[in-house]
Amino acid sequence: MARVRVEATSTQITVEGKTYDTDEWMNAPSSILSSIPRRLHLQPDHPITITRKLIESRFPAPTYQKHNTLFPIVSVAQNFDSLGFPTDHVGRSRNDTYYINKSTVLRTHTSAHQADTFRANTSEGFLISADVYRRDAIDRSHYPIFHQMEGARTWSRSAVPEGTTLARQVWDDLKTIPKHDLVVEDPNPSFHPDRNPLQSDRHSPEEAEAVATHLKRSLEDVVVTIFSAARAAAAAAARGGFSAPTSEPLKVRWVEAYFPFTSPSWELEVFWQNDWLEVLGCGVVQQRLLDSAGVPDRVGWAFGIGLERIAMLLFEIPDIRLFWSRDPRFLDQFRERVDGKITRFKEFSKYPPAPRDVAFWLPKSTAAASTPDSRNEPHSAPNPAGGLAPESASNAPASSTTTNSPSASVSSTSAPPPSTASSSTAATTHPPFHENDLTELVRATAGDLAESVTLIDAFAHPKTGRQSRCYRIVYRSLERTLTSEEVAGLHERIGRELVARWGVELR
Ligand code: FA5
Ligand code: MG
Repeated sequence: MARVRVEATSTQITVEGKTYDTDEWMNAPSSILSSIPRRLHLQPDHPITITRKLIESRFPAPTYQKHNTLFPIVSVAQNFDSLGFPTDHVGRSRNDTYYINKSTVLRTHTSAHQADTFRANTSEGFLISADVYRRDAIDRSHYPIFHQMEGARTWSRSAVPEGTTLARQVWDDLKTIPKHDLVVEDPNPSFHPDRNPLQSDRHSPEEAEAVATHLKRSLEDVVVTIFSAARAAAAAAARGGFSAPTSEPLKVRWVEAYFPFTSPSWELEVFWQNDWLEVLGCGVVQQRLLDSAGVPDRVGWAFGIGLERIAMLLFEIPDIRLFWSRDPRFLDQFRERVDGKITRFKEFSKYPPAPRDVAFWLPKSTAAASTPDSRNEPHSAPNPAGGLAPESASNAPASSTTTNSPSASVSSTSAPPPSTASSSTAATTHPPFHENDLTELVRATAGDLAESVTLIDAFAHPKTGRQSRCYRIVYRSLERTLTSEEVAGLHERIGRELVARWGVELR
């Protein structure tokens, strides 16, 4: 068992010997804080560790320097400001991010360390692997704590030898990346004037093209490595009679993306379980970030990869919750091997799911703020109010319910402690309901027994305009069969809390 050392007083918390003042922005539950010491990416023989090492092997020292123990509690300046997130960006909302206090968060991505690492300027490239935290949906590929690897590679303009150019040097370095014969869909031009612009005041088209190609080839090499390992494991499993080998060809594609700290930007998607699964985001580093990190003469790329997503592909792990299992039937299946070979995960048992619906009317006053969002992608959604990079209407988010006023944000997004007042008298004092509040309530109540939470119905009453929501919560243990009494108990508690906290009326 990891030793849990989270002590909370009413105004302070201490995590692994570091003490922080809390304030009304604090929304990090103890279940999340107490998981900080687990650091799955450093646990020997854990699939996240094996995945990390396999990816690291494609980015060798001394060009790439590794940082694997950076502390997860960071400043808002590190997590957002240093990267050029506008002050009203949706990713800063307390609906999406765990705050300790107004200026301190649990990092939501490893990019929080980009500026500091560029500033240290101790290597041409780096890899940062770490645990990251987000208030997010519940399903088989999303979890509130996951692991990312940040990678970056830059070239110094002033170090380009006479007689050559930066672009030519990058093309030269590209030769050290092994060639592959994977067919990758990449239908978009490397940069697009409005959707995915070249930083034309700082980079020539040749430079951006060379950097982008180096970036994409480096990441395609990772995907090829992962899939060769996965294929070999599947073949070995088939020889052992466990399962049929995977015969489906690997399908991979690049799609244009948006991040405030890269331009142009892309995401890489892999076809998995009948759908496109996004595994990473990347792009050409915004020059103003390198300027403020004190290395204005450097030019390069950065990426952020989801380690769980890669590990799920690699080992064929069907559910992201399994990574947190302490069950030896899970943990004993994984071994770090020097030859990089992996063994496919064998599902030890599949226990039955228990789906239960919860339907309710929202209190009238909160109906507008609780319109279901489209899927959260807090780190890529451009800001319609105008971020630091130009944006197109085509990839602007549908709406943002957040505000940059702290007092307004607190009152509109906080999940207060359970109310003791009855729902009828307290209706006017309830905060607006947000989908991530339900997600968090389900996690707090059912923990890892909750497999997914899905909105299955939303409508407004034709006469009263009152908003209705129906969510399906699927309960399932990865380790045993749940009893119907147990499920009913959890589900009832969730219904009661919904009424007490958000003043909804169960239907
Ligand atoms: C980012 O976090 C950017 N910082 C990535 C980046 C780095 C872009 C450097 C440019 C340069 P995004 O929010 O898309 O982007 O997350 C990156 C990856 O993390 C995703 O592609 C996905 O693989 C993984 N990921 C995101 N949310 C979750 C989640 N809730 N559970 C598991 N994996 C997730
Ligand atoms: Mg993304």
